[in-house]
Amino acid sequence: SGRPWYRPFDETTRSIVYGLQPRAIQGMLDFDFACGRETPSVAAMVYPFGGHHVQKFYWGTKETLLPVFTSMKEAVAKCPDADVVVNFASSRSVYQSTLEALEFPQIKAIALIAEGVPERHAREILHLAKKKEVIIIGPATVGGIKPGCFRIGNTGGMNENILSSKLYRAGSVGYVSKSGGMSNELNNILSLTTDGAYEGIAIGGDRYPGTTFIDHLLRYEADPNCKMLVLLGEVGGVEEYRVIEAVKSGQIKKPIVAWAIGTCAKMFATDVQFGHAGSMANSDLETAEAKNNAMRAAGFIVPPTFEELPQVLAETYQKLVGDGTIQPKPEVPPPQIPMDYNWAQTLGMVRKPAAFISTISDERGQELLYAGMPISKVFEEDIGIGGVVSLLWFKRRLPAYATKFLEMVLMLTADHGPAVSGAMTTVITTRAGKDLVSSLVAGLLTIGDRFGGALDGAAQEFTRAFEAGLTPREFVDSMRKANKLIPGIGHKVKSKANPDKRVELVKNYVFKHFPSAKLLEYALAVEDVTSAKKDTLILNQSRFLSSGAFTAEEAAEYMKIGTLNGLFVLGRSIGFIAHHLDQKRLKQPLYRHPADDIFIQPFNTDRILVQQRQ
Ligand code: Q5B
Repeated sequence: SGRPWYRPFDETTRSIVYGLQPRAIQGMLDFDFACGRETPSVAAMVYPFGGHHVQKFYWGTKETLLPVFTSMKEAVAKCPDADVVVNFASSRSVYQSTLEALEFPQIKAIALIAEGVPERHAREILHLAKKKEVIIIGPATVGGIKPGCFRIGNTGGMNENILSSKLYRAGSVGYVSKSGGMSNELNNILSLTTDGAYEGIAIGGDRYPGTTFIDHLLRYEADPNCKMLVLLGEVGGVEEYRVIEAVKSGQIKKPIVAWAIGTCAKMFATDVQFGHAGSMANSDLETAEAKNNAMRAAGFIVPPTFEELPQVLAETYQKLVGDGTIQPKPEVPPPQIPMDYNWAQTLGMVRKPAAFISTISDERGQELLYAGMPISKVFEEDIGIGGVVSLLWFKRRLPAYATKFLEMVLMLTADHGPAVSGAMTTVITTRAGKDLVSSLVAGLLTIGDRFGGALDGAAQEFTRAFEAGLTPREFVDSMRKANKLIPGIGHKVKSKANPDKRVELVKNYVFKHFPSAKLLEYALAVEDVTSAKKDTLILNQSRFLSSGAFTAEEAAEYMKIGTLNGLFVLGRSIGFIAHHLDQKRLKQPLYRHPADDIFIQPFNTDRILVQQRQ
């Protein structure tokens, strides 16, 4: 990479992310954008499942594509400029994937995010990485950050945090800590008390971190751009003592501010295990208090309490400014990191008109709602399919007589044998080898003015005539004059002498239960007129919208938008599906209609040929 050993990350660092972590990657790319990087710090992802593909991310306000490879080998070969691996593999697969990454000399640093990595695995990784001179950060860490250059995964928190802690540009302070949360705290404190972080690494909370405080502090010591060191240690382990040795031996000469967290442990009567696996004192030496005392004695700048840490940081920084070690640079405002629309919406910062409006159901909450009624209530109150249709079609609960009527219609229209247009079409489609949906919709497409789809038209015409005060005779004559068939009148096979039992059942129900049956009475009077002409010109349906459950305006609207035909479509779908299943079960072959059943007009071939020659 051409970078000096002490500076593994700079503004050209490129990484390979192991695992599908779109949020973390977007965070890294947003950070890059805020830093003014020219190329994204993530070159590719590795994910062994699902095959090669690309994933889309934002680069500022624009979008960019990142490749997903199925093996580290391929990712490394395709991205020769990537020398860092951010490994999001779980504790189960982190060992294997890290060993794989270590096979490639191109990789110089690996961050292991997983928690709960078996200590044996961590030590083996550490051993191998040392041999290969690869920096391991973690396990059990958020990673680290090089302000203005490179961010490992989610380090530094949300974009607002990155901006407010000024991590989009380099400061002068190199720090090490164990935890990502405390790193965030430090980023904030440093931005308020100094010119900010130069680099920060969270080594992770396990007992065997890949690299420890001393490894990174020695890098900072060697890096001329890092002017001041901070060590945020904690109770447990002896890593702070290795830094003490380095300070004592003169290996570390830069001013070092330090604090070991966990001084409150002495307030407990028994030993305390803090949040990290390694944060427990196994001897007096490992207590936070002992470490703070030892660091103070070795010449570290250790505040009397953690609360006073900002003050000593500010004093140390000011001293370095005073003696010319640090020359504060003028602040440049960072580019605005565009906020994700969803987040901005959650914060109530943006609004946009919805492309769709829906007023009947809602599945966003804990429970599915039908017109506001929770699905559990639908069953508690046993509202039946009629109740569900009333909620979803009419957006309210209709009275019981109306919901029962709806159910009756669905049951009565469910099927009328295989010979009717729709069923026959379904059967033929099924026998042509088509699937259920194709066969069903083929049948449904026959529903219209002549077959099954006359309900709304009938309701409209009868209501219009009734409200205009036309006598049944005047109505029939007016329709004849207009050359229009009366919708809802007539049947192919049923007649006065062979009445449609379905219509009989519906009529009886309406007269018994509907508060108003005036329109039905009117329709029956029309039937008297038409059937006098021809026996088959009978009423083939009932009048639902005039039952009294709807206002006149509602009824007019429902007729206009096809609600009543919907009842036939819904009911008859049961039958069409049944015919499809029946034919499939019977393994019926392709149907071809017998030619002798079709009259084909003979052509005058000679005449056509003569016309062609002319
Ligand atoms: N004439 C249903 O026709 C049918 C007249 C009429 C005044 C009328 C016809 C019609 C309106 C639409 C309608 C629903 C096509 C039907 C259904 C579901 C089904 C089906 C099943 C199931 C029947 C003979 C003479 C002619 C015509 C006159 C006929 N209809 N006059 N108003 N409505 N109705 N559809 O039998 O003077 O001789 O020229 O379109 O309501 O689809 O089971 O099969 O559940 O699946 O072929 O029940 O009525 O009668 O055309 O020979 O007419 O009566 O003008 O007069 P037909 P045609 P003229 S239920």
